[in-house]
Order: sequence, then C-alpha cells, then structure tokens
Amino acid sequence: MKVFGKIALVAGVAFLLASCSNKYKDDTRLAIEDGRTVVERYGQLQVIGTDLCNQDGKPVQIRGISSHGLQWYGKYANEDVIKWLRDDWNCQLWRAAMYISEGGYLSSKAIKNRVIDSVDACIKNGMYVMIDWHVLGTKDPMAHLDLAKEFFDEMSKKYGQYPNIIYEICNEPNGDNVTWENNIKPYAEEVIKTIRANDPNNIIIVGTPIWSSQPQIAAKNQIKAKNIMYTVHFYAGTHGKEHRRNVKKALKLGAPVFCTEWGTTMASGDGGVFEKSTLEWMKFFEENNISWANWALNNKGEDSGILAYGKDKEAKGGWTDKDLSPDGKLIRKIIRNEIEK
Ligand code: IDC
Repeated sequence: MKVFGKIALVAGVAFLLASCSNKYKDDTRLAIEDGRTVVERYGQLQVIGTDLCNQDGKPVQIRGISSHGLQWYGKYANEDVIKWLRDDWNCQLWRAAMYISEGGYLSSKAIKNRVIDSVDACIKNGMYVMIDWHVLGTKDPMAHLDLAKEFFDEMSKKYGQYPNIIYEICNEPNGDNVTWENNIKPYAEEVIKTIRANDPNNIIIVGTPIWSSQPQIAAKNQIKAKNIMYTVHFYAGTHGKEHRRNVKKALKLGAPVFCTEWGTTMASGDGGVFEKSTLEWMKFFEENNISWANWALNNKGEDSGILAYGKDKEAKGGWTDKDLSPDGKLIRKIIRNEIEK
C-alpha cells in the first residue's frame, strides 16, 4: 500500500506538472481539425485577463500571414490564395494590410476593395481576418482620425456580426512627438467608440509607440473597454531580448498583447533570414499565448517575402518548395507545427 501510495503521489505530481506546463498546448493550433475550421471551433474570440480566448473562455493562440501592402500585392488577397494558406500552410489568420500613405488609402480609397476581398474569402474559408489600418509614413494616427472613423464605421457595419473579424486600428505609430497619452490613446478611444456602435464584441488591437514596440507604455494607461489588445512588432534580425522584456512588462501590468506583424529579417524587411532569433521569439510567444501574423506575402525578392522572387505572378496558390523563399519555407514549417521544440 505504502509503495502504491508513493507511486500514486509521484504520478499525480507528474500529471499536475504536465497539465500546468500544457496550459496552452493541447495543440489546437490548426486551421482545420476533424473537418471543422478554426472559426467553427473557436467562434467569438474574447479577451480574459491577458489571454486571447475562444468562445468557451479557453486560451488560444492563432497564427497566420500578413498580406504585403495591398496597393502593391493586393492580387494575392483572393480566395484561391487564402484557401491555399489555410489548407497547405495551416493558417488560421490572414491580415489585410491597407497602407494609408505610400500609395495606399490616401491615394485611392478603392484599395479597400482588397480588404473586402480578404474578409469575404476568410469568412468563406472559416479563418480569422485582420483589418489593418496600416499607419506608417503618416506617423500620428490622429492625422487621419476622420478617415479612420469613416472606414471602420463602414467595415464594422458590414462585417460586425461575423466572429471572423479582428480590427487593427493603427499599425505602427511613430515619430518623436507621437505619444501614447496625447496621440495614440485618444485616437484609439475615438475609433473604438465608432466600431463598438456597430460591433460590440470583436477584438480591437491598438498599436503602441515607436513602431509598435512599446506595449508596456500602453499597459500603464490602458483603454477602458473590453476585448482590447495591444501590439508588439518585431523583426528577428533587429529585435530580441529587450523587446521581449517590454512584452513581459505589459503582461505583468495586465495588458493583453497580440503580435500583428513580425518578420524573420532586419526591420527593413530585408537583410537575411534570422532563424535562431525567430525560433526564440516563437517559443516566447507560445509560452505566453501570444497570437501573430507574419510579414509578408509577396514575390518582390525581399527576404521577408514568403514567395521566391517573381514566382506565382498569377497569384493562385498551389506553391511547391521551389516557389517559396528561404523565409517562406521556414514560416510554413512553423505554422504547420513542424519545428522541433
Ligand atoms: C515594408 C515593405 C517594403 C516597403 C516598405 C514601405 O516590406 O517592401 O517598401 O514597407 O515603407 C514595418 C511595417 C511594414 C514594412 C516592414 C518592413 O509595418 O510596412 O514593410 N516593417 O520594413 N515595420 C517594421 C518593419
């Protein structure tokens, strides 16, 4: 009996340890499981504490690919490609990156049709879709508050009833005078109000200072609304431990974090693929239940593009290894859960 008791105790402790370290790891990071899409399984996402959770309140990590600038590579935002990313790459998420400047929305509002194509394709394929108001060159999100409100009002009216939608309201605020207190937070509060009038539930993600590297600053002065998350971006050749410390601090302060964009390269989007640093980040995100979208789907010849230079000009998907760049091969393996931990 004594021996049996000891064995039972050891087994019990082992089970307890295993289940604790498995908090996030009953690997449901699948685009399709038992014939059901991720949106059929997870349904309406919600934030509980610092975790992104499914409709039942269970923490989930969702992962996928970002479009490149839709003004340049919008042709990939189509149903064939998005379905291919779901079925071959195991993507649960597609991010539609709609630049504001750099030839984006300010030049022609017609670019929003590529967002609409993206959302329709993701709804059809049971994937989550991120509507990204890609603030970059315009630095201060306040600079185009009225346009942002008009756009998000339209999107949330059209799609607010679908659990597939995630709003990303300012990609990367930047510039010396652009602060959380004076620019980003007041902007976010306005846009959140606009979205919430049409869509009470879907997740809204807010950019953070200095190209979305400072979630800990936002964490000190959080927005009082539900289902809000804060962004961290990283590029594996440029950002490491210090950035991760910012994320840790944010989580400690109770701020939920979503990595809406990251790359395997330098912050320029080029300069080689940094595999070791990438895998450190992946481990960190998995341990902390942080969801993400990788930059980006293009065949431009930039190292952060998942397609080899010039491949798939027709944008149909169906890629084999020779169509993928070194970055693309690595990202595909990661999303397909094929990397040894
Ligand atoms: C880069 C593109 C590049 C394009 C440039 C325009 O990869 O082809 O010429 O934008 O400014 C970001 C931005 C993202 C950048 C990316 C790589 O969100 O728009 O894309 N990056 O530089 N933040 C950090 C890196």
